Amino acid sequence: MSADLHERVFIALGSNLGKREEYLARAVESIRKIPLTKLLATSRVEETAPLGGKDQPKYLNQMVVAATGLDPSRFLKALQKIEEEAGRVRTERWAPRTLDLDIVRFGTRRLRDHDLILPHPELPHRDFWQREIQELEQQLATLAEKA
Ligand code: A4P
Ligand code: MG
Repeated sequence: MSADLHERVFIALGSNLGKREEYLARAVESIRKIPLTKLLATSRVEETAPLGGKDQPKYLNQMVVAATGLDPSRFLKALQKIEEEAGRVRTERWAPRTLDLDIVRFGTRRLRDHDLILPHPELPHRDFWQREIQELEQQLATLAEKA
């Protein structure tokens, strides 16, 4: 773990069960509190049709970007803890969920571990992720201009 916050991590938030807005808002606040991590920007929340072919409720999706000094596996563990706190129950893959937190990109790292793939393999297939990344990159550019 390095002490400086040099890695930019893009985190996708999704919820399609219960009080979806509340789960996302609370998750953003929890991400803010991850050790050695600074939240830099948050995208708009958007409603999206469920992907994956299963008959399930619509999602609310959002993306945030943070700077972190944690390594990817520790960062994933911190996100999984936040999912658990939101009452996430893991049943089958792509089942409806109160809160899903995925690491979309972690700096420029490419990784294929059994529990972590970077960049997230669904990135090329999700228009809303690509829109959200663009929105966040614009915000980061504005922040850089002001600095
Ligand atoms: N894992 C591997 N790579 C990553 C990564 N980059 N970020 C592993 C996070 N986790 C990663 O995830 C299963 C395992 O993936 C974890 O144990 C972790 O070690 P999970 O959250 O338990 O299960 P899941 O979310 O059902 O599966 P997965 O593969 O993460 O699916 P996705 O991509 O999260 O898709 N439709 C809309 N409209 N919006 C959505 O957000 N999301 C899904 C779930 C389906 N349909 C959707 C949406
Ligand atoms: Mg997931």
